[in-house]
Amino acid sequence: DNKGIEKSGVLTQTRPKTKKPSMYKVLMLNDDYTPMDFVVLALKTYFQKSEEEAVQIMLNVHQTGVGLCGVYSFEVAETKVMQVIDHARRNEHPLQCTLEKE
Ligand code: NFA
Repeated sequence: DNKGIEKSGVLTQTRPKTKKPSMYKVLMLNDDYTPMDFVVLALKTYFQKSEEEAVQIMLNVHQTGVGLCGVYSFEVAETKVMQVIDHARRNEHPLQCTLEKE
């Protein structure tokens, strides 16, 4: 075709303008104080992980300093980060989560 240029000279769309939403990783950060069982329960509660998956993720965070909890749309990822940090704070734990664009 002629790259969407009509004989009038007007530029037209050749593809639908819809874009896939950007996806965001939710990362959990290690600290020296949050109990391991609290982290496992948080991963099961907020990220729908099985006991086995939650233990693996928790140990990965504990051993490497950071670990992947899941990948979500911006709004879902932001909400999960807020929920986890709020839950930790309410229980006086310093557990932190963050977002990273994929
Ligand atoms: N490092 C913490 C401990 O030894 C456990 C932990 C794991 C904390 C993952 C935060 C994230 N109690």
